[in-house]
Amino acid sequence: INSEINFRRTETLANMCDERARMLQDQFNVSMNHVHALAILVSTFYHGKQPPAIDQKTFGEYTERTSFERPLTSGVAYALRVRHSERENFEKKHGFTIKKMETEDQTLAQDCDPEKLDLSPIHDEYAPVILSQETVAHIVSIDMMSGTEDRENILRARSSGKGVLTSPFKLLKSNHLGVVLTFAVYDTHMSQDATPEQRINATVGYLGASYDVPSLVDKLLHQLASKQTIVVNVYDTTNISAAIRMYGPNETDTGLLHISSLDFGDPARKHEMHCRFKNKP
Ligand code: WA2
Repeated sequence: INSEINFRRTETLANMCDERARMLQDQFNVSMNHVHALAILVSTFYHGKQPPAIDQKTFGEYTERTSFERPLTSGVAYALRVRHSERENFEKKHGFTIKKMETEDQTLAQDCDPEKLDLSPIHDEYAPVILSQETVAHIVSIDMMSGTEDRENILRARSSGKGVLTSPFKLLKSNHLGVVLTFAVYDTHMSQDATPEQRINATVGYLGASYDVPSLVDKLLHQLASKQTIVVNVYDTTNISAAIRMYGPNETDTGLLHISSLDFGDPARKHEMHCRFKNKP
C-alpha cells in the first residue's frame, strides 16, 4: 500500500510539473512570435517608408495596446544600428546623445558628474534605442551594444536571423533577474539560406523584448489552483556545472523531485523546471 501511495505521489508531481512547464513554454512561444511580428512591423513601416511611418508616439501606443499578445514580457524596444561615422548626424537628428549602459554601482557613483560619465565611448558601431514601449522608456538613447548580455544577443541575432535569448541577468531598473529576446531587422528580405556575412551586412536594427522572470512566472503560476501544494524552480542549465536559478526559492528540500524540460526556442540555451511537494507525506 505504501509503494502504491508513493507511485501516485510521483505521478501527481510529474503531471503538475509538466503542466506548468508546458504552460510557461507555450506562453513564451506565443510572445516570441509576436515580438518577431513587431520586428517585421518596424522593417515595413520604419525602414520601408521614406520618411518612416512610425515614430515614438505610434510605437508606444501600438506596443502598449498589443501587450496582451506578449505574455511574460515587461516591455519591447527598437534599437537602431548606427555606425561611428553616422553618430554625429544621428545624435543631431534624434536630439539626444548615445549613452552607455551602466550598472547600479556606476549610476550611484556618477552622481557627481552625470553628464560626462554616461556618454558612450567611441566604437565602430552602436545600437541606441529609438523606440520603446512606455514600460521600458528608461532605455531610450542607451547603446545596447554597451551591455555584455545585450551585445552578445545582438551579434548572435543578426548573424543567425533567429530569435535569440540572453542568459539571466539583472535588467536595468529592475531588482530581478530577467532575460532579453532579440530579433535582428534587415534592410532587405533575407532568404532562408543567406550567409551570416550577408545577414550582418544587411542589418539595420534590433527589436528586443525583456522578460522580468520572477514577477511574470509568479503571475502565471497564480492562475493555477493548488499553487500551495508544490514548489517550482526554473533554471538556466546552459552551463550544466553552473546552473542559474531564474525563479523560485533556494532548493534545500531533499524530498521527491520532478524535473520537466523547458524549450524557450533558442537552441543555444537550456532551461529546466524543478518541482517538489511543499509538505512531506
Ligand atoms: N530591455 C529592457 N531592459 C534591459 C535591457 C533591455 N534590452 N537590457 C538591460 N535591461 C532593444 O536587443 C535589442 C533590450 C534590447 C533590445
